[in-house]
Amino acid sequence: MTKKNCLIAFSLFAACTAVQAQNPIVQTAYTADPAPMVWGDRLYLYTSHDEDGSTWFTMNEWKLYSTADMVNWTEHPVPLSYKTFDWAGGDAWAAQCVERDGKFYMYVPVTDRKGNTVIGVAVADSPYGPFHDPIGRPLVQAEWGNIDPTVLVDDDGQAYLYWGNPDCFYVKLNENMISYSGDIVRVPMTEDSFGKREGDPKRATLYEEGPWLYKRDGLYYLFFAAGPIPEHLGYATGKSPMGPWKNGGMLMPTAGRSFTNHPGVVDFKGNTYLFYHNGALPGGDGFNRSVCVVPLKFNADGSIPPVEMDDRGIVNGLATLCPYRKTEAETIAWSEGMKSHSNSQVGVFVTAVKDGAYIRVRDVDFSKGVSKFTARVGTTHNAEIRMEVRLDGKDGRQLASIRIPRTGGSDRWRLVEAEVSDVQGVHDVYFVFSGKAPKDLAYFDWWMFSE
Ligand code: FUB
Repeated sequence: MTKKNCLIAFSLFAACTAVQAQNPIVQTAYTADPAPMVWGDRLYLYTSHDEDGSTWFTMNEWKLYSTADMVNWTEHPVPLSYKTFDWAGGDAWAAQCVERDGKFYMYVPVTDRKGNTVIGVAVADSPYGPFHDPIGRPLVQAEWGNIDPTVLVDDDGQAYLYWGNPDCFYVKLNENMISYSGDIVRVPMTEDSFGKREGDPKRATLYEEGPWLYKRDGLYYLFFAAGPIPEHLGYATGKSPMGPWKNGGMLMPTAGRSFTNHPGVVDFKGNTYLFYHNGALPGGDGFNRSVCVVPLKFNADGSIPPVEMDDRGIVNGLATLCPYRKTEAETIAWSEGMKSHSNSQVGVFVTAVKDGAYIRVRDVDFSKGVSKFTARVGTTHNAEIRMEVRLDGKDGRQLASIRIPRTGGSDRWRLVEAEVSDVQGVHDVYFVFSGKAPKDLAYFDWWMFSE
């Protein structure tokens, strides 16, 4: 198939595919506080991580996902834990990673061993980490409420760090990105900048937390989580990264079973996206949150039409996925009944936790045909556990049905193969697990097709 024919097939396929949920974009764990970063041709999404079944902000580490197409998301090993900071006692809350001169800096709020909220910085040579603490102490240790750092490196090279709840602060970072110069500035909390809040002497404006700095066409944006609780999202604009800020009004109304929200805005492949979180996964609530994404549009004057939370997410992917090289099982457009884990043998892998669990991978381009399917799998059960490979639906055409070999543990794996034929064009691929077992039917590391 020529590239042009393939593009036509892909467009037809995209038009014919029924719109299915794509939000939340991670279903294998609870994620919150999205912090997108574009580097090269991928979008990296750093998130905080609500431990399953949390009844408070029980958060010990940050997670990392990436995508090339905005519909298939790959989970990567945990890039950073609060334990990396010798002086930290916990609370791995809303972080942001930025790149400068080939180094990656993660700005994180944590609670120190004395119980103060402080901001740390960690550095790595790759977006995947490993991140380490270059200064051995907090970067910012000011008044109370040092949470939710956001950083913008402006076009002139000056970097700005904003953060804070209930007030918003900023400071100018030095070129080394791990120190700052000048005083910490408290942003004037005025009605003109952030809108008026009634009845709370500590908070005169709608600003609550979760600032996110962004620049577009010479205009600076300060997105933020706005109160009172349950939060909505708001934004303010300014002609300088130091303000003054002018309230832009409602960005995203309160919805979605979480009393917090958190904006993350980024440009990727010609589009702008707003990441946020809610409690939309099964079991979800204010302490078991999930990251979602919607496209963001701008008016000619730079203002932003409000956007609603939307479980459709990104409907059309930006690229197809090549099936002729290994794809990690944790590359997922949508899944149900799957959880992600990692170990030292294989890194991140996924487990089917119930009969009928499945993974959907979108927009797989089979233009070179197929002859064989290979996957790395295992189970601890003697019972018959199967993985079916299907096209375009969990009940769609079956390409293969593979009995998962009993390997005895997720540290022991086997390759399985099946002959497959007669597939052309662009399809969604489904991996559907079946069998009777008390828990954790099977584990799955990677898959590929041969031409
Ligand atoms: O995730 C913990 C805290 O909840 C964040 O730091 C806030 O922005 C809110 O999302």
